[in-house]
Amino acid sequence: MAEFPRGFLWGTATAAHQVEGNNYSSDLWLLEHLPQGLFADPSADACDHYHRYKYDIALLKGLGFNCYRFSIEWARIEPESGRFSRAALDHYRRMIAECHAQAIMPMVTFHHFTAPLWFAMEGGWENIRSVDWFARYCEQAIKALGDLIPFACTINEANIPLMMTLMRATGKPNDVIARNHQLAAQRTGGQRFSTFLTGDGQAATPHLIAAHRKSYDVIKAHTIAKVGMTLALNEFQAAPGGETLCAMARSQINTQFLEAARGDDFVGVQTYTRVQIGESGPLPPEHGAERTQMDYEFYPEALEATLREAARDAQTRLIVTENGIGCADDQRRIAYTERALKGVTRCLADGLPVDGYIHWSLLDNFEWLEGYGPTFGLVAVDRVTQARTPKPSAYWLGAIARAAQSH
Ligand code: GCO
Repeated sequence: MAEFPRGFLWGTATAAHQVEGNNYSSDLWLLEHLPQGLFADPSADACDHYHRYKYDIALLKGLGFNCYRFSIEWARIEPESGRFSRAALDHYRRMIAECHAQAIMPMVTFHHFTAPLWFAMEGGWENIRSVDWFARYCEQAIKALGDLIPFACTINEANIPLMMTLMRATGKPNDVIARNHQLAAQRTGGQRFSTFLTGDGQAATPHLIAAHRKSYDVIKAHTIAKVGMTLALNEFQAAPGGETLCAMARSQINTQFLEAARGDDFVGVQTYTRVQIGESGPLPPEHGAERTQMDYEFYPEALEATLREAARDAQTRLIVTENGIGCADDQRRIAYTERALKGVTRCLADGLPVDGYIHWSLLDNFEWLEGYGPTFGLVAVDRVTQARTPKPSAYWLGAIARAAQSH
């Protein structure tokens, strides 16, 4: 595929809580351990990436990639409100330095779904004070790490809380979520326990957009990094009778956030599938349509559509910061990714400013409420020994990345 420009980023992505292990100062660690909780598995050791990151960076380098997107963990950096851990910041400085040492471009996400427990105990993103708390954390982090960061993502998928709320995407009844929040509040003495994934997305959204804006300015003030936010962008398609609802869903869940990204250095496009909207809301994939482990429709063409939507509405540079598939059959991962990349090349051919493709994920990892069932990794991980085994898709995509960088 010679259609990619020089300097195009070819990478893989992870998130701290999903791969590091033992993030026990975080909000989700508590929720994971409640009786009759929301999570299929606790995250536990995850992929022990906190200790194995040198090996994993060498793995993606050896496969042929030139970029690694990962998150730093707020709960490790600020385990108590206002107390910042020098040791945690030094750990992430070593991790970012390791990327440079291996000639891998680090792309650092400052918030990827998890937050410190103390933050959740104050109502999390539903609390207007979340904006200043997040900006304060970003300032401490960027002062310690900013000279080593070329790309920074402020908040991963700031539109997810609204999507989860409007589309009830947790798949859990509201009363079950509320009971878990009450139990968590009782155990911690918190006022109104709430997390990014399980809280009131309507209340959180204005604070998340404000937090992105404020943290963008804080980060830009301390580094020359290119800064943006990443967004979960489904391709919303109207089924007959669903035109009005579809327009509303797209406007609330996609457009308002893409417009909030205007003026940023880039926006991260994160697309997995399409969602068809009927007269009463989201429709399941059509009967007989191939589905992934997440019950998404197998529909890689959604990426081209959301890149074009993001170009129109965000009016800034684009990076595919997540795209991939939870599947057991790795050949379907190759088929999916090949079609997704063809959509990217069509966008490039039409002059869209796409600067990179970062695949979700490097490793099979902790898929939030679904636990360790879904496997998105290019590399399999033995849950007991932590042994890494690259799948055929890892060599296939790495070879494309290597070839694209050689012309
Ligand atoms: C997301 C998150 C990732 C997920 C991935 C697969 O987009 O939900 O950024 O943490 O694991 O998308 O669902």
